[in-house]
Amino acid sequence: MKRVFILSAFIAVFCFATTATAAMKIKLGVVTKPGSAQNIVAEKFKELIEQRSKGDITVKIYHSKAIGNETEILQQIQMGTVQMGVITGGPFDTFDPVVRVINYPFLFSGHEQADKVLDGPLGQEILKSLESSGFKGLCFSENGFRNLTNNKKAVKTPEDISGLKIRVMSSALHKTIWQTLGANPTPMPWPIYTELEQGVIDGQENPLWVMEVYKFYEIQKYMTMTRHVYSPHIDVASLMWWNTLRPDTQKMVQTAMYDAAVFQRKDNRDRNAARLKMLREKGMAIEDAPDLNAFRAKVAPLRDMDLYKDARVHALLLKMLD
Ligand code: EAX
Repeated sequence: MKRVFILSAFIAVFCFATTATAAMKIKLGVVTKPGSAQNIVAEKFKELIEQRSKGDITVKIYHSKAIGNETEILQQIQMGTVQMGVITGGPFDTFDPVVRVINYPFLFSGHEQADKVLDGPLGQEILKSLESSGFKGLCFSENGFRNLTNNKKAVKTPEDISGLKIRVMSSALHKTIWQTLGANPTPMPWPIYTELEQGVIDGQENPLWVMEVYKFYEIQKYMTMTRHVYSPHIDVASLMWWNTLRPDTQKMVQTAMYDAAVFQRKDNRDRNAARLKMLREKGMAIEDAPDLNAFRAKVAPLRDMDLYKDARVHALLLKMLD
């Protein structure tokens, strides 16, 4: 009897110890609110990893600036106090200019090409390259193709943009794109509804889901389907934290995030037609056929600018544009 007791006690302690070692809490940061593209990825990841790890891994999502804007989230990920994030391309380029490669204007003609490149060897090279800045790049989900909105006038050509005050993400690349196009760009962290409403800025550019979820149709009259930048999210982990994980845990996290990304990309794309219809019904004047050749020609000099002069970044850009 005594031996049975000792054995059970031993098993109990052993099981507790195992669970205690395996149990892990992940803090995941996104800047936007529930219903946004970033949150859909984060929530799917949480669901999948909690299910697949049978509860050993739990995820707490910090959204709506609960732990700061994207720059602040990235700083915490670098330090390892936040373990993961779903981050748009913009502010990321201050941490690592390699991100400018995937945000290059008019890089992808459509979703299929974007998936092929970003899920393929080149995408892997970009993700790997983020390690030199303290990030473990896991995969890409999607913000989407960005379109211009403004509250001043219909825009069809780059000339129409001249002088418009456009909010851009906190990114040297995005600022330069809009300068080159002739606008007056102002970098500003997310969110920006009040600034648009008060007319501090005339316009902004974002994927269709943003106009819907953040109700920009209330305060922006004109939209132009510029699709000037395909904006992926970088689904990222803290490298410092990642290196403490066992290989099987790393694999589980990596796979769950990729599956969440694939789910979210489809979800986002499936809803775009309904969004456009809704935005029209809400009264937005939508320019479906802007002079994209003129836009492309204007931004062509970007590839030779200082933004891409870092040898690692330049080499990757050339491969990407090939
Ligand atoms: O993801 O800052 C931005 O313009 C982002 O695209 C926005 O947070 C939506």
